[in-house]
Amino acid sequence: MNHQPSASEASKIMLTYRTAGESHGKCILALVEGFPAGVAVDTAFIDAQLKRRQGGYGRGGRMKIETDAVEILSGVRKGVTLGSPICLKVANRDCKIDELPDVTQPRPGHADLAGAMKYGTQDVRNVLERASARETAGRVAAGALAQSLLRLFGIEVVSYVMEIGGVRAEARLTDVQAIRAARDASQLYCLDKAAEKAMVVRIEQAIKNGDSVGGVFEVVAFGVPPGLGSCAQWTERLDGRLAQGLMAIQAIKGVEIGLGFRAAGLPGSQVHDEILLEAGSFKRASNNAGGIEGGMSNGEPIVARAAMKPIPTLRKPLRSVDLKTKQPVTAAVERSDVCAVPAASVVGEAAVAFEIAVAFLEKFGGDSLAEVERNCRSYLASLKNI
Ligand code: EPS
Repeated sequence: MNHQPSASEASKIMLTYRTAGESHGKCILALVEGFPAGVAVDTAFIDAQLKRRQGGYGRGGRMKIETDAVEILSGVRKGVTLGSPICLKVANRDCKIDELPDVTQPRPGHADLAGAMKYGTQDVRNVLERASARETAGRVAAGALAQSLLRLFGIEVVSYVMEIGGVRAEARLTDVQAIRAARDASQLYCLDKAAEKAMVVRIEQAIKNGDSVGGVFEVVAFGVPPGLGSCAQWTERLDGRLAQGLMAIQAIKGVEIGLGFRAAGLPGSQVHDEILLEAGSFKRASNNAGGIEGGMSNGEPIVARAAMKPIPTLRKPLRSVDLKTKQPVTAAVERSDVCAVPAASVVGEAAVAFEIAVAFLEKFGGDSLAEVERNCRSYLASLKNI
């Protein structure tokens, strides 16, 4: 049964965003609502994140056409947010959607066939235009805007690639600046130089074989105060919300928090993070929980990982059926990427940042930055009494 929100529920001021736009339409838009007034928007940072989303070894021809940059259409004056809806636009250079040919040979693994059945069409162009990961440019813009707010409170969200085509990275750094420096020096956004070399070889093999590869990225949020999210209602649990944000990224098939699936096979004594008191503050001996217990942040870094399947468009295509002729065919070969795990890691960073900003404003919310700061400061001071 559909839940009809009451007027007061519908008007509840919470941070949200939605996107619009097709891959070869005019633009991708993100509409951010519930963002407080008084936050200086770091447009250069949004553009830098959009550029990183376009990068990473293994990307296809489209990224040579586009130079993604944000245009702020509303909600900002003189570089500072007004408290009104913020509309972010990323223009498409390749924007001749009406002139593009029909596609009738659905690709296994893509939205093509499920979407054709859902929307009642034999032309999967009508589906793939919106299903395309081009839409994630909007998510990255919204997530980077959220980061402008989080940074003012010492919350830093950073992501990097952990695995590509079965090659795993080992190096893990604990300092956010060191992570960013190592990641930004890597063409695969990976912290482990040796693994990166082997990953490049896997991607080259896939290019040669007309194949594609997937992988895993990790997102860490440092400086998140305890108590974001809630144990009171399942919809409010922070881990559930982060999981949805990550799982809803195109091609993501698995999400883990902290030890994740590995925790299932270990005894409790090796999983749970012992509680210590250091200089009057609670600390943990380890962070296997990935910074979340009972659906709430516990003050430790939040650690989430997502697994991306290989890109469905293959130059050596798999078997399919033509939707018009009903004859067996090989799947359509659209221009595509061979590996987009580095790009997905940028989207993952944005998705986690946005969900943390939502939970942050839920707890400390106010109409202006000054109000949020007051609320946050008084809560943090109150923790000393626990
Ligand atoms: C993408 C844009 C797309 C693809 C890719 C991601 O551009 P085009 O379809 O014009 O080549 O490169 O999309 C997919 C992998 C997909 O399956 O749709 C982007 O901007 O990220």
